Amino acid sequence: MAAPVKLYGPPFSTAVARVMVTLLEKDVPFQLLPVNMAKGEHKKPDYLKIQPFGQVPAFQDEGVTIFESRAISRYVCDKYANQGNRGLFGTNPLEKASIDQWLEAEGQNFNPPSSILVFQLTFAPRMKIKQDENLIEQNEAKLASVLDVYDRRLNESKYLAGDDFTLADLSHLPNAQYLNGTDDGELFRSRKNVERWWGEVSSRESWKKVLEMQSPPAPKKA
Ligand SMILES: N[C@@H](CCC(=O)N[C@@H](CS)C(=O)NCC(=O)O)C(=O)O
Repeated sequence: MAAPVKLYGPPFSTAVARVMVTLLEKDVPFQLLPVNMAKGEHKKPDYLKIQPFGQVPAFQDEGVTIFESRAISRYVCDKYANQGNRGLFGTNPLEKASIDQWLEAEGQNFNPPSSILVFQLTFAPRMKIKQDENLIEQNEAKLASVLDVYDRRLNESKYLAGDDFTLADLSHLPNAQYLNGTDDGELFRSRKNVERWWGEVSSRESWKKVLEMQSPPAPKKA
């Protein structure tokens, strides 16, 4: 049996979680290797050899190293095309183009405001960093416009790229999960089609498993 692929980074990171859920959808065994970001391990020379920008995740398969979570996810789908969820990245050029289009929309339109909001609303308070109210307001407005487009799209199609759950939907899970745990979940719930879609994509078994891995049970008392 082939050695498990290696994924470097903490499971609470949105970019790491994106790759984890892809690997679970594709039934690819993986080893999650810790990178202690609080101690700055992601900026150390040894780690920079595998992720030159000092970010998580980094990924290794058969001695090849890849970074950028969406590039890793596409690679996993292509390399392991014949196992797990076979249609995750489409099975012909037309399906792939549609998935890629919405994957780009996630990266270029949804991710910029949503990642700022995830940081401001969930990580900043935990890190005792003062929230920037103006930045929050501006990015809530930007995200609302993006979700208006999604709501129209999801009125005509079950998932973003068509009738099936694909990498395009999957890629939204990490940021959307954090936001749905804040008051900004209302941006999703107030749009009928987005609300239905979020209910469907967030109840995938693969995603539930990621959530479990993000919050392992407390150790039993002796
Ligand atoms: N576009 C990159 C973004 C990676 C990223 O922003 N990772 C964050 C954690 S979610 C990180 O490493 N932050 C620390 C830093 O940028 O110094 C990807 O998708 O892999």
